[in-house]
Amino acid sequence: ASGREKWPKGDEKTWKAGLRSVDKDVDAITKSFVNHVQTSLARQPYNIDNLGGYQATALSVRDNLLVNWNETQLHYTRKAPKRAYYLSLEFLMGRTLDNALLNLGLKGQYSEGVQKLGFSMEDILEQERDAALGNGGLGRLAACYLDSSASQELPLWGYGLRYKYGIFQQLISPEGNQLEAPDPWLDNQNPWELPRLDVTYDVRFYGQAERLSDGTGRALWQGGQEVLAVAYDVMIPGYGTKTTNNLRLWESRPKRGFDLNSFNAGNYEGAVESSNSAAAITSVLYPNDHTTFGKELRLKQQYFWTAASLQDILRRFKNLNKPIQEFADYAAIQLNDTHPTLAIPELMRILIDEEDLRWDVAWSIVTNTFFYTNHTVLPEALEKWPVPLIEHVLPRHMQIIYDINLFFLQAVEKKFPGDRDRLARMSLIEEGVPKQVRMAHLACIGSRKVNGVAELHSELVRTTILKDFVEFEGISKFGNVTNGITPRRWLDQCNPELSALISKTLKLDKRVWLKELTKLEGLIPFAENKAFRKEWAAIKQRNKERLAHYVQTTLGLIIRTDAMFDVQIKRIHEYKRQTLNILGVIHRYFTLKSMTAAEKKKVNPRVVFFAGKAAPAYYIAKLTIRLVVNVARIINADPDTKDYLQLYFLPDYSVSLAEVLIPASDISQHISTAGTEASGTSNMKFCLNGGLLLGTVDGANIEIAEEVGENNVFFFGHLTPAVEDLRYQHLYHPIPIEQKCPALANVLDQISGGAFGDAGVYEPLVNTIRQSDYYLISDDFDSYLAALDMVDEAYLDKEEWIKKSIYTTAKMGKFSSDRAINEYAESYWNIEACPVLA
Ligand code: B1H
Repeated sequence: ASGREKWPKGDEKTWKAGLRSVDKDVDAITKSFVNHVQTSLARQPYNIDNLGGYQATALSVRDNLLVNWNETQLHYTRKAPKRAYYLSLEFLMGRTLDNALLNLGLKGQYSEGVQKLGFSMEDILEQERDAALGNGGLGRLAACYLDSSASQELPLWGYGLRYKYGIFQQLISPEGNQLEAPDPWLDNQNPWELPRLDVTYDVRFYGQAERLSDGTGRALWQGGQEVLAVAYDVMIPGYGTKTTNNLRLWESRPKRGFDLNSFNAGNYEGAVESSNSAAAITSVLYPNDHTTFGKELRLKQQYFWTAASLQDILRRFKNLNKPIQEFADYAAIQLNDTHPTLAIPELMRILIDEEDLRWDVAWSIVTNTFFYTNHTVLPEALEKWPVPLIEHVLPRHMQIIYDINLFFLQAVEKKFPGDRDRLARMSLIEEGVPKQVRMAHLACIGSRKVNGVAELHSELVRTTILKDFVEFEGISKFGNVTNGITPRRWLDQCNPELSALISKTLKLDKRVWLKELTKLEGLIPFAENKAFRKEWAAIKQRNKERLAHYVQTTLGLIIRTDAMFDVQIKRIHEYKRQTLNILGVIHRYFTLKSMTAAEKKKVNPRVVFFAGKAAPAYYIAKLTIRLVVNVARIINADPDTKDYLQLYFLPDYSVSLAEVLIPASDISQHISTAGTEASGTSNMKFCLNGGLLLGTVDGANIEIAEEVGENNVFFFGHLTPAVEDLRYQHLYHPIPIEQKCPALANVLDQISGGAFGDAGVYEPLVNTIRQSDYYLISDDFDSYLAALDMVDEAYLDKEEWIKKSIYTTAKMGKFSSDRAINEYAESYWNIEACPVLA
């Protein structure tokens, strides 16, 4: 009897009379706006600026979201469905206001309302700062999945960390170097979060773990540091549904008066110091996409977040009054990469030490609860934690990991007797100094199912990094869920004109096709309609102008818009091969310089855009940025070429910048070395907006080509099976670059010779190619140039190009994150929609 169903106090009618419902008309909206100006913001109508306008709008929208959010959560409590929990260290949400307005279906009313009050919705939307709690694709995927789960009315919560500082702000120095500044995104207050000071948990670190000698296998973990986890809830509205799910982010705080010892010793400064150390846990997002550094604070983040989330999930389960043995019937927990893997030993600890379960019973609950998604096969990204560090920070968990390993290896030995190499390969512990825990192995054996994020990637997971595990556990545990993107943000919100044209053409309300994206196929016949093509092309043109305007107002650069827009925007990484792109640009530049005026007249002008952040300690990636910036300086100023080629590095790439760049692209580049990009998701975003794809046969590029047909994408480069042999050749039978690829040798010589200034500075970058060339730049350069030529040729036939563009958009239905989230719900989590009736 939780008392939830009864009115807690007072008169029911009086309560009900006070409850608000969702605002529908402009009058109610302006009233609530003014009310927030007057009360929440304590400001006067005559001194309210755009920032104040944004805040008042956001607070008013938030009130409306809260109505649905409360109803949804009450509904879930009453219905008690099986729920899914998405544990991710990153949620790259971007801005919220526009998305909330569109999902609520109130954008029109609010625009009218703020206009009446003297604002423009565009200006107001620009005031919001991005919530950039992620590095790149992995974090943005989590955000798209939240949108889809709410839109599909699935009972799903996200769990993450409330970082005080998101991904760093990128500045470019006059020399072209990336500089990193902190991103204090909460400084203007965040209207989208609800502090839940009543939802808190204790989380322990360090101390001693002593196994009890009572034969139960239990242990006592005591002492050390205790930190408080405080919940902040972020409302996630579904598109066109009442369902409003929750993203719960944890903030670390010192436990009040926890360090009695320091107080007793009169060590006040020491006590304050340990308070700071508690708050430090959630202070900053680690910006090292695809590399792990083994930092103690990162380990503490991971444990803090998984421990708080599990306590919360268990408390919710316990309110159902079901036996703990049924836990996995009510909760499915998705591990977004290995970052939350400590949840596996942590749930074992709770079940054994606190719930008194036997090992086998606990292990069976655990292995029915968790699901693990792998996002990369790059060796440097596979998480390993030093055993001594885990022993120090989480002594009880290290014991449990050893026990899991013992039972696991016994079972392997039973199935493959005497195969010691296999045991060594599969062990959770990697031998060495120090020994390390292999988190992917732990995540794999502790989960019900494992998946990769595109067909090729999932196959690589099965045949390379987890091959032994497939042989041991059977193939059916290892699946694929190809990533997806939310068409609400990545089409309707970022490209409203295209969205409107699609609705008009399909004669369908957008509320239909945005939730059943394969309906886009209805556009195919219109590719043959000249008037439609004209409208389509005009929208692309206006999106280019919008981008040019944005670049002019923010960076002061003038960009021509009568050229092909060629875009590569993503984290800067050797495997993503921004180098291939910039070397191609340099090649193009010198080719142009060698042409006669008459020859140049036939050339199709191109504007090349780069954007992306490099990990602060990733030297080669930072050098790549510097090269792009300095090549741009030379090219854009050269009167011989500037009418045919322009190059821009746009600083501080973000979700919001992507929303302006993607709709403006004619061609985008996804050119990773085959087998290295697990999926990619921006490839889907560009194609959804009618941009064509230039790429390697990698990740989701392959599935995009399957949908749109190979004649509508520009593929080049060696295929995955060739990569290993080529690397071997580079090491043991190297061919001089001059011989292998003269065009590339020439470009590298120009760089080394100082054609772009900084003679000598780029040698470390050039040498990565001249020496081992691990990412196969020299092997793919010629076919890359050939593909660029094919792009140029195709672009000359404008009408054909537009047809390809229309066809590409029409075939993107598969890549809706609604499809992906439904696959997880059905084939992995076994959860069902739990609709909240309007
Ligand atoms: C992806 C990461 C990643 N894969 C470690 N792996 C990180 C690994 O901070 N870390 O420690 C952060 C991120 N991110 C990306 O996931 C893949 O490279 C993309 O191909 C994929 O589309 C995306 C979503 O699945």
